[in-house]
Order: sequence, then C-alpha cells, then structure tokens
Amino acid sequence: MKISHACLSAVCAAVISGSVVAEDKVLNIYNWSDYVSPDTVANFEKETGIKVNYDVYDSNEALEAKLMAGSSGYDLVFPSNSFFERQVKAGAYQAIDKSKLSNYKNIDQQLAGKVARHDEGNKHNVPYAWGTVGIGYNVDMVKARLGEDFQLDSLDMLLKPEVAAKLQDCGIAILDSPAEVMSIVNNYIGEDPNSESMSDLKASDKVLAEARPYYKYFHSSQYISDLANGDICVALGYNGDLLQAKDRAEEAGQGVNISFSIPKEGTLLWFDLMAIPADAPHPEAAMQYINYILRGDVAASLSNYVFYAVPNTAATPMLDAEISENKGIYPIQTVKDKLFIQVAHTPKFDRSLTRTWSNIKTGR
Ligand code: N2P
Repeated sequence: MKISHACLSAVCAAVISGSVVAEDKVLNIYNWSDYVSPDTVANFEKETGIKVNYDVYDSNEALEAKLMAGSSGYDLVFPSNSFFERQVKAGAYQAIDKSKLSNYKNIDQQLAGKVARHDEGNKHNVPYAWGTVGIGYNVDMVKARLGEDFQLDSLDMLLKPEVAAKLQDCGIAILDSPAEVMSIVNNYIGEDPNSESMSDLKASDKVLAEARPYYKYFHSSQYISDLANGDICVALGYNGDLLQAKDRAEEAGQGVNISFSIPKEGTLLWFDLMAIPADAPHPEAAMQYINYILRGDVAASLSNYVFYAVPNTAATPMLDAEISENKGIYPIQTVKDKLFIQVAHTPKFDRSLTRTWSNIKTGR
C-alpha cells in the first residue's frame, strides 16, 4: 500500500487498517519507571507519527515474568545485564541488525565491550544507561540521629542493626530487588557477590533479618518521592533515582536536604539495555525508537533529566555539568575499583533466593 506524504500521523495510521505500515505506526514500550525525560516519547511520536504505548515496571523480576509468560505484546524492553543474559539464552529476544541503526556509531565502545560479556557480539542489545545501587539520605535527619562524624558512605547505616535502629523513626527503605540486594550484602560481609552457596545466602539472610525490624518498607521506586518529601530518611536505591529525589527536594524548596553516596564497601554496577522481544509485534518501530535514543541530543536530554549515565559519546558534550561532574553518576577510579558486576543466577539458586527474600520481607 502506498502512503501519501500527508499521511504521517498516528491518526492516519489508525485508519489504514490491515496494512503493514499501519501496524508499524504503533510501538509498545515497557521500560523502568522514571527513566525518560518528559519530552523523550512525545518528540518521538511527533517526529515519526508512531503512537507509543508506554508501560513501566520497577524490577527485573517483573519484566522477566512478563517476558517468560510469552505474548507480552511489547516491542521494546529494558532489562539489566545479568537478567538479560539468561533471557537471551532462553530465546527471549531477536537479533538487532546494527547496520540499520545509523546512530549506533555513538555508542561508547568500551561499555559495549563490557556488555558483550552477557551477549556475544552484542547481537541482541543496544546499551541504554548504566549506574549503581547506593545510599540516598536526608542529611539533617540522619546527622541528628547518628551524629556529625558518622560515615555516610557506609552500608553500616542500613545493615548494622544498632545503627538502623537509630534511624527507624525517620524511615528506612530498601530496594525490593532480591538478586541485587543480596549481592550487595554478600559483598558487605566479604563474600563473593555472585555466590550461589547456601551458606553465603544464609549469612546474608542473617544480616538482613537482624536489621529488618528497623526497615519501613521494601520497594523499588516509591523512595524517590518519599525521600524528596521527608517521609523517609534513608534508602538503598538506584543512583539516578536517588539523585532525582535530591533534585525534586531542591526544587520544592521546603528545606529537605538529600545526599547520595556510593557505599565504600563496594556495590553493584549495572547496565540497562534495549532489547526487542522475539515475538514483538512492531520490531521496525522498535528499531526506529532505538535509533532515536542513540541520537546525541536525545540521549543527553534524557540523561540530564533522569540523572543516569548514558553510554553515548555524542551526548557527552551536551550533558549539564550537574551530570557530567557528578561523582554519584561518574564515580572516581578508587570507587570504581570496588564496583562489581552481577552474573545471571541459575533457576535453582533463584528459587532459594525468592524464598529467603519473601521471608525477609515479611519479617519471618
Ligand atoms: C530507573 C531505575 C533503573 C535502574 N528508575 C535499574 N537498573
């Protein structure tokens, strides 16, 4: 079917029922919450006439459950490296033809090299953003309870029961992300973050179980607004989300002073990737969106808003100094040296982990 030049909008696509072109005027995205700038999707729709249906999640587990159930209807998803690795092995994604992505040249090759460890030749992914898990805290509330000299870049704040107890009244939030949190606790107690040994799991479980009575909740996105509003005083969360909380608090001007630190004990470094499910109904539209995200101006505006690093060399000169000079986003070398990468867990270990985690959450 031939489309006239006037026929560029989503409305137009809707009336050309049954044609391939009409199908490709829709794009179903499933992405992490708080992970684009307000105009990212709107500008794409304006430029392409593609109508985007945009759903969000806040955990790799949620995404994986949808993908593995099949027929998710999604065209583009954003898994983290470790989960992605096993999803690729399970055949969840289709290959991405890089020769069709004119902006792929903007990808930071060093980072792509690291991701290739999870996906040989990066056949099924294009990197989207990267970051760490760290500690966001309300400076005044925490200092009032722990004193001026307490080291605010230590996981002791969250994992030592006697310290957590002092923060209980102002509110501690922990990521509801079993694999990620357990790897951080393993590392904190001096074990291999990627360990699948039952005795390590038990030891980390013990640490969390002892601090658990002092936690307010486990959740992977609510802490942004709660921290910004002064409803909690510490959160173990994703770096960009915690920096968004800081930014929101500053904009609100209510005297809530938030800071972020990367734990001195070391923490998880993750990469989120763009991937097209094997059964995506609109893979061509997904390719257009990927190529759009790969544009330097788009990646920079996104990074400037969400406070996550983007692996895009063309974006670098367009980043605000608040981003490019932020050590919570681009850590210094000594901090980088202590970061670790997660590898995919086996299904057998995952079952034990899930059981342990649900006991921790319910405080049993
Ligand atoms: C965005 C969280 C993305 C980081 N809200 C998790 N990989």
